[in-house]
Amino acid sequence: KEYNVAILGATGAVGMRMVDQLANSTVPVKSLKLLASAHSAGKQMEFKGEKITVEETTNDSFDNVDLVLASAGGAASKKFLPEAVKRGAVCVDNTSAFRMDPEVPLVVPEVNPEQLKNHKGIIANPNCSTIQMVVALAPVFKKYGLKQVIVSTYQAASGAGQSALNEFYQQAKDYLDGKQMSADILPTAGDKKHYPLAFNLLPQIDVFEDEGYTHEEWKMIHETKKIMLNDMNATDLKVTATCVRVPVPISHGESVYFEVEDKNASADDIKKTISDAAGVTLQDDPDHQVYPQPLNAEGKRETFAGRIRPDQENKGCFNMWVVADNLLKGAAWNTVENAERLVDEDLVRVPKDHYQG
Ligand code: A2P
Ligand code: 11C
Repeated sequence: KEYNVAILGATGAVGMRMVDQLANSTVPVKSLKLLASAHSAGKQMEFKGEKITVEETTNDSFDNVDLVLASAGGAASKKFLPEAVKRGAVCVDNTSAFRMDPEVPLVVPEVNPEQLKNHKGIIANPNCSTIQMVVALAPVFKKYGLKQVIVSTYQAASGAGQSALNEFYQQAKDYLDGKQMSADILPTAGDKKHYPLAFNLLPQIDVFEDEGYTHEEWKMIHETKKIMLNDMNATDLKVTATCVRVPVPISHGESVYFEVEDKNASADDIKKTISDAAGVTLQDDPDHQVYPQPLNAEGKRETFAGRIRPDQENKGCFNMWVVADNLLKGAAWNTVENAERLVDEDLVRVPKDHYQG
């Protein structure tokens, strides 16, 4: 069986990588449509050596499509994905549009793959910073239980899209050339003021919400709870987050402090559990200065964990450092990996009681 596939947002930082990840996946592709806005229509991109012309997205773009991979922003997903489902396409959505909808499974294949069979046409990918954290924490949760997570993120510029990444490179160049840096996008296009990221740190990702938390922090808290509490039957889990944009182009870092239920678990137990788990590689050898770094994670599909050490004053509590390519495991690869699972389990079909919006 082969599938007609469409990538919505194919020209973006994530979309371009979806094309590449799909080409290097087990998904049997009969045809591929590359969709974007009118701005990129006519542009040519390559898939498995074949040139494909990018098309402007309309509702009719999804006629005869079996599988949609989407990363064109929440507004485009809200507008087009219910139309695609109506036309019989199963959609794996990388945006935040449907993540918290109870009818939409929020899936990381290494963590809660069984949720895929509950789909009604749309499957959501969590936010990049949530994905890498739950990949590292899920095996620990399964073995030792999890009571609390306190995370501080060090997030790459590319998380805000290709134009934010370009803005960051220009700022770095201008700074080194002794010119004034300009900022029009970061910390977020959705807010009034903009600040340079180059040679700086911005403790704001997305807009501010209740009680001084940003929307990125809200996502990390609530997406983690949706996955751990609903899908993995945790009885109670406390999560809090501080999200910071750092002057790194690709790969997010996270300092994760967590408390397990089993007070007898040691740091060696946690390391062994993580090194045995799928999708996560342990890089933890302080004697030889081995630990995860964004430059080494870039271009890799897996999540890297290291610096695992016990809190010396609180039994059952640990510190850990987690790094992953935000555009691959945090986005394009998680989407394509979900698509591979849908194909393997013969789930590329829209049920009768499909998602209506
Ligand atoms: P375009 O290149 O035509 O602007 P990024 O996350 O890197 O900013 O990329 C966003 C992606 O989403 C791009 O491919 C962009 O296309 C696409 N996009 C943005 N808005 C729309 C829309 N309304 N309809 C279809 N594609 C869109
Ligand atoms: C960032 N994590 O780094 C965001 C990007 O909800 O999919 C991903 C936004 C999302 O800015």
